[in-house]
Amino acid sequence: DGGAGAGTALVTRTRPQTRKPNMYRVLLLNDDYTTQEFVVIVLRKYFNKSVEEATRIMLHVHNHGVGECGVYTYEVAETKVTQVMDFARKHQHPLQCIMEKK
Ligand code: TYC
Repeated sequence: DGGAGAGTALVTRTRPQTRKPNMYRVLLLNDDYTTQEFVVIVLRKYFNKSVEEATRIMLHVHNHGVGECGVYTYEVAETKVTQVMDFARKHQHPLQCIMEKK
């Protein structure tokens, strides 16, 4: 009995043993100065994309202004954003990488 007070039986509610973590999209933003070649390098180096997939994502960002590189847990997403921003700055590209909750 799981009712509102009449019964005396015990109800044990179980919780799934694993809980789904909040997930975050990592996005690249378009700009007029970062080279297409550099964006493909970033997608291969930090998001493990093939040349073909990296090129597809880069062109999507180029044509639409923003595009998804991957979906990760908070700490992984934050690390990717920092790595990409540091790498872009080091090579003097204005490329912007951000994360957003899914
Ligand atoms: N728009 C850039 C160019 O024409 C290429 C580019 C693509 C830049 C994706 C940033 O996230 C980006 N050189």
